[in-house]
Amino acid sequence: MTTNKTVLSWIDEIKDLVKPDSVVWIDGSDKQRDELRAIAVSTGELEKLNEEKLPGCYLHRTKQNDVARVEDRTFICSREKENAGPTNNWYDPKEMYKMLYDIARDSYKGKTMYIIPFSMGPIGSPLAKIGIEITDSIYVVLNMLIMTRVDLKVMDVLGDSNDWVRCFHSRCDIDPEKRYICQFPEDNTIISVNSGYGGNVLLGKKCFALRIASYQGWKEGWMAEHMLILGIENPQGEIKYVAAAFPSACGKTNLAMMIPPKYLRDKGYKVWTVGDDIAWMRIGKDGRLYAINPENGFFGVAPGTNEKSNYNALASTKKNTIFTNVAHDLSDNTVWWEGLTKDLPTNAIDWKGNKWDASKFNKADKSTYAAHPNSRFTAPAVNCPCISEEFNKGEGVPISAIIFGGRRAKCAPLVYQSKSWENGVFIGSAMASETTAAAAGAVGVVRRDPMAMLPFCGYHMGDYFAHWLEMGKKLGDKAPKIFNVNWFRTDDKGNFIWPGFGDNMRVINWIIARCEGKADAVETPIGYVPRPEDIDLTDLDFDIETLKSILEVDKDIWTKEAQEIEEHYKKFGDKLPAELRNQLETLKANLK
Ligand code: GTP
Ligand code: SPV
Ligand code: MN
Repeated sequence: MTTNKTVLSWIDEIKDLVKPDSVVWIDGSDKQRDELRAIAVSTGELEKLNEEKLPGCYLHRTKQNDVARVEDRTFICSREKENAGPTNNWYDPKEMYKMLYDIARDSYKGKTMYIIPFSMGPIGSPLAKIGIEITDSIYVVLNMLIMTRVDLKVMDVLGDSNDWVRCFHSRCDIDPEKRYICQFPEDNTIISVNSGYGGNVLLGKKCFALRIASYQGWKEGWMAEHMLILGIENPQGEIKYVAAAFPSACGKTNLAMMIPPKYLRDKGYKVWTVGDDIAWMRIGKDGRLYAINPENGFFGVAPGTNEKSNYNALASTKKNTIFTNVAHDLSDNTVWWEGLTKDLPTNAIDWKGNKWDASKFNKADKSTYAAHPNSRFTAPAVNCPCISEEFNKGEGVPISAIIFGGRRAKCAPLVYQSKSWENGVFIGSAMASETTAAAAGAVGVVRRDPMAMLPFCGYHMGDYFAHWLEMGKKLGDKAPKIFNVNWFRTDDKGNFIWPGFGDNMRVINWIIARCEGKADAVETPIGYVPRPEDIDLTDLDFDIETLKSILEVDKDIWTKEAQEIEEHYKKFGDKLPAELRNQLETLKANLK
């Protein structure tokens, strides 16, 4: 397959450790994929779904203790503890290697070792990077075939180079007490043991494309971000691209594939998806910031996805898709999750594998749900009706605006614009959001999640902020404008006030108009906020007074917010860039 000595010696090392019965290279062919699907069905690892309604689609259930990322068991094993920073778990790399090797020793006995050569980004693109994942799980292989570009050609592109990421996964006993997701940034190495769930084991995704890549980006002068990439085409046929960072399960996939309101579609507005989760961005020859989506598919949240909320995501799941921890509708051998249809299935198996009792369903009690709240679909990007023509091109798309956002019941207005790049970095660094089911632990707790990267930054977050500021200096007046959005303001009863989803296009249009210098705004202590009449409410049953209420910047709430940001900043000590400290002081002064 390859004569690259660094690759061959690493494979030998892992093989000697785990002692597989056999070794199989994954070549990316349909033939091999079909054989693996058949094996997984024969062992029960996958269930084949209705071939007429969902061709090439399969259902998988993970262990009940293994349904989300595990942030408390995720480590950045940099040589110096200081380099992991205050927001990451750290462990000494030498000791961690030893512990992980002890856990994984002999763990492939009686099993096959799969070797997956993959590219993050179009193969051969100057912005792409290469990885090799070793796994004992066919589920991982089949997901990687969707989420990354798997091809033996990758080994030709790599040649003799040592610039590739070592990704080693072993299911071991799926023992939550021995579960570790470890990144070794200085060694380009990832090791994941005792899990079989998505983000913990599809190592090209969060582990490589964010934790390792963010470190590489810092060293090499580019950025790896937890961002969707979206193209908005106006009636004149011009396309503007925006990138948006929201924490997990806060609306990236939805925004990336939204369908504009009818009156805008009638005018000729269109939306093109470049990416729904991760962006790699570099400064191009013309001095602007260019982004690629390093992934090849969508690992999307299933609950809440339906024809109306996200038609394009649902359409993406109609063939060659793997569903994880959703409900199995036995009436026609398809899948179901909360929010897919109004009618509840009467003959279904829940995500735990038990017969589901629809009569016991209680919206307020997640333990009665048929699908796990973090159940997911793994769908090929090519299936997406609005996939951008630029998706498979390696040069990337020029970014006009960067948008931060999160779930804030109160506080953050629907949208506001930063006063400068530095002010935008401040807004990103101070972002907070209510936690979701995407990670194990409590849900609905407000936490600071800078740039939506808290669980994904592979180095000291103070250095990360400094890197953002540095990129801004290099970009100068060609830097994207920075905004913040909040679709999640609630009323006294806890209902979302803003309709969201496709109607978010109304906000995106204001953002683009601001980038073009064509829209008005008022200056507030936190930044530029649209006047209510600046957001187009055509055809929407939403009164201007309500809009006014969610655009409001409440000085008392923001004074408290500024105090919390001050607390949050203490963590970073000397590593907090002085510019950000100044930004906080300016905010406090503005609020007086
Ligand atoms: P990850 O894949 O975990 O990174 O999540 P994501 O950021 O891609 O989130 P996604 O788009 O899958 O949305 C997560 C949840 O938020 C789903 O239940 C959506 O229905 C809901 N959601 C998305 N957009 C909106 C919105 O504009 N308004 C409201 N109220 N809910 C939304
Ligand atoms: C997220 O949690 O942000 C995801 C899902 O996109 S996972 O791949 O599990 O990280
Ligand atoms: Mn994500």
